[in-house]
Amino acid sequence: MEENPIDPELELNKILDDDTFQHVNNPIVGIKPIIKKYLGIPNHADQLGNKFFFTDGEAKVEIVVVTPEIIRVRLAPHGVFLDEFSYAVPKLEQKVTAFTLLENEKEYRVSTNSINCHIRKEDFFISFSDSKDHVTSMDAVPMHWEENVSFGGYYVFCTKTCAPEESFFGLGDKATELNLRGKRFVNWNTDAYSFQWNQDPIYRTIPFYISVNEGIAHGIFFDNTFKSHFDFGAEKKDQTSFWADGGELQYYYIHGPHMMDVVKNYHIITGTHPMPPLWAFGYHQCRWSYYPEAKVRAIANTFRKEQIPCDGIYLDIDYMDGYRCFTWNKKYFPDPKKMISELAADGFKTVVIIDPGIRVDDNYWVFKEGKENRHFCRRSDDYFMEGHVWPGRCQFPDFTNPDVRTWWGGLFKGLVEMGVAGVWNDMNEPAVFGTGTFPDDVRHQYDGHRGSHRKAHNIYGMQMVRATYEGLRTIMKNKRPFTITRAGYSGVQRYSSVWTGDNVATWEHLKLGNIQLQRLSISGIPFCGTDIGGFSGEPDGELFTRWIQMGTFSPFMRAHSAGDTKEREPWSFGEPYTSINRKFIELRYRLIPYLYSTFWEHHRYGFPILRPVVMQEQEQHNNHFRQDEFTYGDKILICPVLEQGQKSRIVYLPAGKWYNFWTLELIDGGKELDVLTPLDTIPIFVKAGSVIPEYPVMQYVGEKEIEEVKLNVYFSDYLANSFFFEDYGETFAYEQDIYSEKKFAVNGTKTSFTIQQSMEGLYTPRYEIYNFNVTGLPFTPSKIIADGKTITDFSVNADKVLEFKYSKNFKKIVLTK
Ligand code: MIG
Repeated sequence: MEENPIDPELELNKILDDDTFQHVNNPIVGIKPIIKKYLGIPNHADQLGNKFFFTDGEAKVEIVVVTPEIIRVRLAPHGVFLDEFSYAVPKLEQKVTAFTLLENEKEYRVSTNSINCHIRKEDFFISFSDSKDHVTSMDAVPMHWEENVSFGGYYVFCTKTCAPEESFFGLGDKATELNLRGKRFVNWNTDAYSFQWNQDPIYRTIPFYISVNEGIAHGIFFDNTFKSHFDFGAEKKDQTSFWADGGELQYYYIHGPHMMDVVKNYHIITGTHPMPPLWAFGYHQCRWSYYPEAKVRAIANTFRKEQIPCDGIYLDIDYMDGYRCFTWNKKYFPDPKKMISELAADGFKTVVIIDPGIRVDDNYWVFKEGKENRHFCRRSDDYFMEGHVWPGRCQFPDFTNPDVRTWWGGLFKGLVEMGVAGVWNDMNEPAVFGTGTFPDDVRHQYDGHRGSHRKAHNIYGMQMVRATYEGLRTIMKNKRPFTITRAGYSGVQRYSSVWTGDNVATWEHLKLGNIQLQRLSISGIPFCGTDIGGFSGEPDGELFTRWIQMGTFSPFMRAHSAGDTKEREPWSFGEPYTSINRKFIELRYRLIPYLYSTFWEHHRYGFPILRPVVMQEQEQHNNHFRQDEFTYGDKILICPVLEQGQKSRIVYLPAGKWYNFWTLELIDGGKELDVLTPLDTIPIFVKAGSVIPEYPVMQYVGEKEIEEVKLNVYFSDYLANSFFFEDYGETFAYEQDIYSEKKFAVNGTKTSFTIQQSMEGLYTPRYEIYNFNVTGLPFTPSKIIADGKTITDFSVNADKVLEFKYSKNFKKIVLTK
């Protein structure tokens, strides 16, 4: 490895700067290393505002009341806690005023109105219970630690009981069954090309799980960026453990009682996804790689010629000059600005890939800037961290340094000026050819809380995409950036969408992708998708079409494929596949206002987009093992077809009334049914009482002015609410309340049906008319009265759907027999 000279003057500044760094507390080094030390007996309690401290004489435990449903637990083996710092939880706001500390013979008890945290005097066991004294989480042994002789600090452990019927969900992108019970996992972000079922670890670290036991859910978020481990009753049937190779034992207990509450509460501490630009909800076409320019244009033109809607087109690594980030290959792309603007005129947004590795090349401006400003990661002995990736020998920015993030963010100026609309961050686990990733001894600034790669590895990708997102946001002024990342840590949803990485074109991967997207959704990552069709390998027309069908209901919809495979666009397999693919992509576009409204609910309230069946009916234990069906938002239930040649399949419908989306038949849920699955449909059901807004099909978002919005109204004989969110779709004006949030409330009887609308927000869409399509009316109306006026112009079509039009500003419409 070449030695990199260091400017002595600069180095001096760094040393002086040292005072500004935070230092971790060094353990008091005894003569013998500490081997598995457990908390002793708590003999003391102190309170400081919303913080409570308990000690066994040496070790200290801190209990922080965060909200009425969230309590944080921390352990300091020698009584000194680390500085408050977390990339996942940017600001720990105290959102509770009412809490108490109680002491009796048996325990100390910290209580909010919703939960209690018990610290048992006999053995320092920590447990949690709800306001009805139902115990939800309990230590099986006291928190413990073991000295790490090679690196300093401790391995830290927490072991809780695991009840006989307890189920576990979450942990991000794990490639396994939805229910994690009986399994063990490790978190160490890994470039997992063609990963297999049960391969672990893969790309992301989301150390957050949800437990459901006796019908009650709670979550544990173990906020530790070191390599972390989870065991859900694998080693010992009756124990659930989590531990890490360093850092602090710090976790949040997050109460339910519903899984949805846990997810919402998790988002309160880690944040939600900002509103993406509306076009990002369209269809995206990607490939490794589309080049030269003529190829990109040919693909774009074919979409328009075939009349298959598409909004995003991607440039993979070959657009660059020798894979140097922020450069262009002038042979393939002689005038990128012209190409991008012409694509834009035809409705295509160009997204470009940017990797972290910067080629060591003194004639390359990015490398020169990074070198001059000391932005690249270094090894323990001050050598630069160098490794091989696509550009050849590379150095890597330390994205955990705020100055580096600012610099990196600024590098996108040129791309944005050329018209690039989005950025795709890949290889940010970080991936290095041959060795896999950086060696452990690489140093990171870690926002002033320095550490080695052991501490920064799992956070590296998230900080890269954060730098990317924040840079784009500054450069694009008030426009919403679009970003997509492969690696991430909890909180990455504040900066980016994700895709599940290098999957394979097999039916097994279609199944796995369906589970992974549900899992990511309930792990705090709402905007996620798979490589439709499978990245490596060759799908046939049937598999590709089934994948497009599932992708229609993935929060993020993108087809992608590796360079050594056959071309894979929606028309690549001929008929009948092309027409079916078109029909589903069109359906995607029709439902954009519904998806967008659902996304708003995520952004504002922390609801996920995809919701597994267990989230609807967690009380039923057999639902803990259902992993095919999910709802898309809370109104539409989807069950993708996941087997080759499948003619029909069993679908479970949660309790309630549902309409078959295709036949409009009304069905009672709470049971399994056998549903026909010809190639051109998948099982889709709409909850009775839903109002689903629909836009006209367009070839790309914003192609045409919207003249009217179709409201698909599904009759119910009970009160049901739906939401419809709209805004400009591309700025942050929604942060100033420039949006329109409409609430629909419907209710019906055998002889009447009422639709009411209320509105909030300062945005007014330009269309004037709603086109009502009412399904399932148990009567033929003789009269429709809208805000006191009689509507005479209505009709009932062949599907018995009642159609009429009325003003978008209506307040109340009553249909009577
Ligand atoms: O070493 O940029 O997961 O989506 O097409 C492979 C080329 C690097 C891996 C990504 C994939 C992308 C590919 N990349």
